[in-house]
Amino acid sequence: MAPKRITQFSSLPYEIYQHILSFGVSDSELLLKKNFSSGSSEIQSCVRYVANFQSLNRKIASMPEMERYFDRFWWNVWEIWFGINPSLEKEFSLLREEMILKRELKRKVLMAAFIKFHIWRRIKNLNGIDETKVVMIGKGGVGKSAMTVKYIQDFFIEQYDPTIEGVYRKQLLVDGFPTLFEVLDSAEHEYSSARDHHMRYGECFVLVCDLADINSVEEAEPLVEQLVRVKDFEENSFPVVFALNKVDLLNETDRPITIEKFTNQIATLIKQTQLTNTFIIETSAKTGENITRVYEECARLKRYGSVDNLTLLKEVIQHDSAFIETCKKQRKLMKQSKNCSVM
Ligand SMILES: Nc1nc2c(ncn2[C@@H]2O[C@H](COP(=O)(O)OP(=O)(O)O)[C@@H](O)[C@H]2O)c(=O)[nH]1
Ligand SMILES: [Mg+2]
Repeated sequence: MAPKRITQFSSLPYEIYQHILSFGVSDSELLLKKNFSSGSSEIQSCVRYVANFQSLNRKIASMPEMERYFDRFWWNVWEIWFGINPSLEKEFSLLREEMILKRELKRKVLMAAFIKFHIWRRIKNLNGIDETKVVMIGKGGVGKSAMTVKYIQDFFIEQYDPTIEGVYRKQLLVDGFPTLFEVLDSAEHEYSSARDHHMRYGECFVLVCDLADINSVEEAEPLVEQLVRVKDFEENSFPVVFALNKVDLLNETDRPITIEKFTNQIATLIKQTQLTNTFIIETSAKTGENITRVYEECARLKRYGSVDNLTLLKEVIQHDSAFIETCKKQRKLMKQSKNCSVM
């Protein structure tokens, strides 16, 4: 059985997932022509982003003005920003009519998010480097130092030195955004006040558990409780990535069963502590499996996770309206100057 993941992503109905993918793939040529770098990982990140919008569907279904907005607006965005490939024109207008006729709101929302993703990302990109402070937490021996060093230096530490502590920096492109990670690898401390200090400093947390130790999640519990206490957020929306480490120690048959067991335990812990911005993933500092992904997910949770979808959507609408106006003006100017040069 496949391991359960507690992400909004996993509850996205498969046919919608597929629809977005096929949309992304069949139009990748079109995107490329417009100087978009395209590739499967990019499409994956689009899908992930779109998935974040799924809860929106229910909220906006009761808002007629939003519905009307989707009937027209995003198609205009599409036409202006991407242009319509003449060979696709007929297909495109059919698709549009069908969607509006059938009032397929969900599809429209997903599609809107897909288009929005490209536009929004470009704009955000101009804002320079995103800095993310990550703190590694977990009981001694679970692999915090090994994971950090694997990520920063691509090297696996065999020996165990529980006293090692340090801050490391590394830059990475996450979904096209330059992101600077500052990773604090914390050691065991006699006093929990030192941990308080680390927790206050961090923006994102990687809580490491050891898949080879059945008590690992239980032992992580007080750490999560301390984190919730120290951060003292109204809503526990600070990003927490749960890393189920040492997956290399499991054999093929045990692997899915053990991962699922740990995932369920963590799900309970998340529920208990009311964390709202989490991701769970199996890792190995030894083989490097999913190590980079852990930090990427930190950046993603920080960027998208804590924003209320509806607020974000409204922001986007405002922003895009202005953007479309500028595009129209530019087009007009270009047309005028073309006409002038012909004369
Ligand atoms: N097989 C295996 N061993 C690991 C992995 N990660 C860490 N270790 C080992 O576990 C021990 C403790 O790791 P360390 O990173 O120092 O733990 P920390 O106390 O959480 O910082 C070391 O001997 C590491 O070599 C892993 O993914 N797989
Ligand atoms: Mg350590």
